[in-house]
Amino acid sequence: MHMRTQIGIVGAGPAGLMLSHLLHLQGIESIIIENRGREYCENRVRAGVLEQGTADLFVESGVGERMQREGLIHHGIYLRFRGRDHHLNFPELTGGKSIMVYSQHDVVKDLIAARLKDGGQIFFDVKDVAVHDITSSAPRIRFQGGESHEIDCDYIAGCDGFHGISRPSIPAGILRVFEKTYPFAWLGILAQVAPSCDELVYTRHERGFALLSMRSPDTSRLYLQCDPSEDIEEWSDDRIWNELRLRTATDNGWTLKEGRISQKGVTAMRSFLVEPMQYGRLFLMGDAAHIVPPTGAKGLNLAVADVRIFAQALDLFYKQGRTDLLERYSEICLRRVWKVQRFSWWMTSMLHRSDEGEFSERVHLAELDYVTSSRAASTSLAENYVGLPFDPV
Ligand code: RFL
Ligand code: PHB
Repeated sequence: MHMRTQIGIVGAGPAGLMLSHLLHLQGIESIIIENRGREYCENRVRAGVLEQGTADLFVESGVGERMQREGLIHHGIYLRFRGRDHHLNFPELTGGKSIMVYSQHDVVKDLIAARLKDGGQIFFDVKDVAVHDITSSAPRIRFQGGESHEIDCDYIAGCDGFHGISRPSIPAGILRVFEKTYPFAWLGILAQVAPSCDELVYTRHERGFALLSMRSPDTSRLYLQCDPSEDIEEWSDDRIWNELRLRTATDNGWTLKEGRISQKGVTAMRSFLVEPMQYGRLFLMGDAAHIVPPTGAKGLNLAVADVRIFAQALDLFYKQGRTDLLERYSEICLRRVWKVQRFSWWMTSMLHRSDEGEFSERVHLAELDYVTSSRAASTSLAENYVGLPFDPV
């Protein structure tokens, strides 16, 4: 079966779906190809924090209705160390900005519903996805979905995550890879219990990092620093609650609310990016181009930031025939990507326990002390956490 579209999109994660939605609003056609089923995509538990600018874009582009009803606006976070809480008030530090706690799978659900309602085409559950002729003016996507399909496109957006086929389709030697792995991972759980705190709590403890987050007024999302090779079977519910209790203990009588654990998993931590983020007519965005460790809550937001630039560049191309912004796509995105890499790496190093010894331990505690006692340092953390402003393009 032969088809044609303006933009072929590989991957129906937040990047691919948001791109297709923004392009539709600009009158540009796209088709999304996804190798998993719709239900799987709509239930994959991942991110939970949206920067102010990401949440605003959902509202402005008409997909923020449920988020505004069910999402939780947070005006800050707590940094907990040496058994004490230190609150960072975001609106006060950033001139009124906040963050939105709303699940990534709800973002995906809302975007899929919006695309299908607007007549968008998404192929789910397809196999053998491949991109061809990416350096020609007529790149193509091929896949199997009942029968063989081929889509002729003007451009292809590789939005297929870290393990997708887009990035590996670029010949060896073109991309420069930057990578850092960490000697720890996160054990994450979803628990059917009300959050123990009104806002997120990032804890540094001598037994390791812990994070108290949430999904709704009756669902908590909690994380523990663990070993990358950790066997999840070794972690009974009791062991998890016990470890969370130890790491998050305070000296002010606060207690951790415990409940039924409905999901457990271990996530590796890495910093990764490629330069450039484009080759020929294939443009990489989101996790396909870069990964940040989750400590700064940035992955989804960075994916949306890339998409915003690509959609703007395509608008100029189709309305005015200009290719200058498309040519600068990588350069513009990478300025933000590197700053977000820096922030995510810095939050990760400051909050996790490593084997670097006592000196490094004390420096990280001093850093936390500084961040929570200096207005300049708190402002820097807050400005990054709520999302850096966008450079004019
Ligand atoms: P995704 O979400 O991985 O979507 C890629 C899509 O492509 C599909 N795909 C293919 N489709 C067709 N053909 C192929 N060959 C394909 N291969 C893959 C996949 O099935 C999928 O549907 O990438 P995208 O859109 O770039 O979005 C990135 C975000 O998902 C990611 O950065 C965040 O989840 C990271 N992240 C967080 N980000 C935040 O902004 N705030 C957070 O609080 C936050 N917490 C997290 C996180 C990621 C985590 N994990 C599990 C990695 C917490 C965790 C635990
Ligand atoms: C989450 O709620 O999943 C979450 C929150 C903040 C992070 C990472 C993950 O930094």
